[in-house]
Amino acid sequence: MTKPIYIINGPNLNLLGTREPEIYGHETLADIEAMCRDAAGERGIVFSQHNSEGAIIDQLHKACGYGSAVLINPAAYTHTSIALHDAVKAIGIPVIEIHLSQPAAREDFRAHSYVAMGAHGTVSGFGAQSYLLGLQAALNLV
Ligand code: CA2
Repeated sequence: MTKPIYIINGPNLNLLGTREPEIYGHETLADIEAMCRDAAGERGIVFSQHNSEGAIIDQLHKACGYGSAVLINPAAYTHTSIALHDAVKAIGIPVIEIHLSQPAAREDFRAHSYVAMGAHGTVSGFGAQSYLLGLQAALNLV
């Protein structure tokens, strides 16, 4: 049985397309989901968004049993969460970190990622295209 790719989105990403389009683009999260669903084809995706850290970790644990790889945009938890770092390292399937913007080119507090240390790779700075590039990488890995 082919397992789907889990695409996990962190806090505030439900607001995409409504504010700060100059940073995050005009696409809504629903637009991004539709683009990814299309691109994943028969492999399929499980797409979710969570505003709390624990809910993201629960979803990573589910991906461990039911998914073949994970794309994760951890949003602000990227820069703060050792718990996410531990979960990403623990699950034993490839994890690709995604960002719409290029955090390294923004405020200093965005320069460090706790998630990158456990991830297979990172795609950032390409807006909604970051998800498609990351998905292509994940499909090539699995
Ligand atoms: O560039 C990214 O994808 C980020 O993960 C987005 C996070 C930010 O904390 C990271 O440093 C980089 C912020 C997500 C907040 O999303 C919003 C969307 C619309 C309006 C306001 C916030």
